[in-house]
Amino acid sequence: MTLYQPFLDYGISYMKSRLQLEDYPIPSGFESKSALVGKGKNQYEVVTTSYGFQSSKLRQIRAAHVQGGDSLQVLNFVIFPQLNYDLPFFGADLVTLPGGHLIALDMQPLFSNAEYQEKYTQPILPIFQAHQKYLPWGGDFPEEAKPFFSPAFLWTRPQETSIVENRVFAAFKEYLAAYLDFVEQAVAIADSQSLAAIESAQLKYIRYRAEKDPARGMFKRFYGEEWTEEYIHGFLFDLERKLAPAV
Ligand code: DBV
Repeated sequence: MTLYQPFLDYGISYMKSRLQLEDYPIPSGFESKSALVGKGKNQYEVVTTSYGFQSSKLRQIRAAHVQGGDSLQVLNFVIFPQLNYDLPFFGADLVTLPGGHLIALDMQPLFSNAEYQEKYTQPILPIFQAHQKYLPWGGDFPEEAKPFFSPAFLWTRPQETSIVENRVFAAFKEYLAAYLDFVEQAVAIADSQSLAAIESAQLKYIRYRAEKDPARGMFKRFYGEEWTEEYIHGFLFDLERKLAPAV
């Protein structure tokens, strides 16, 4: 059992327990991909598996799980709401590299105004504060990424794996539960001005993430450039393609 498998298993089964989920199509060739990397005795296999679901209020619930041994484990789990809801994104980037663990967990906002924060950040601040004590701020991250995070952004670089297995896992469960509470309460938006603002905020977010995906370098090394770009634009951050399908 690898480090993030319990997060993935829990996430999927918890969502299934609260929502009517359907499969979200994964383009062929991207469900599972493996490569042998390194040389001689240091050769090892890196397997990336993908998962996708959707529900009436959630356009895409997707996970990418990278397993390459004790010092290479990644779970990137993101929920993209349908465009007629003002819901934030659920974003978890759980990364273990030879240098250590890097954890990003947030409900990433569409808007940064006070009203939006009141609705979608205020209720989760108690969860954030309870965990932040044990999960200290992880330090520098790109300035340009800041608008995409909420004041309840858990960003930490734990030294010990047990912190990931316990504290981070607990925080992940509580954020996901709180997110599904928001989903349950969310009411469809019909007014065209709000719909346009949501679409534009979603596109801004997705374009940023596709362009700056910190995993791009890793994926290119393992699986090549063509596979990587198709994976990023055709599955991980696919909204632009879905809005303007190729003819
Ligand atoms: N990150 C992804 C996807 C990944 C992934 C789809 C499937 O968005 C993995 C894999 N994240 C990943 C890896 C690293 C990071 C780092 C492999 C390490 C890169 C390296 O050191 O080589 C949050 N993730 C990071 C960092 C941040 C985040 C801030 C460190 C800074 C950096 O290297 O850029 N999550 C990430 C992020 C947003 C987010 C930038 C922006 C909105 O939601």
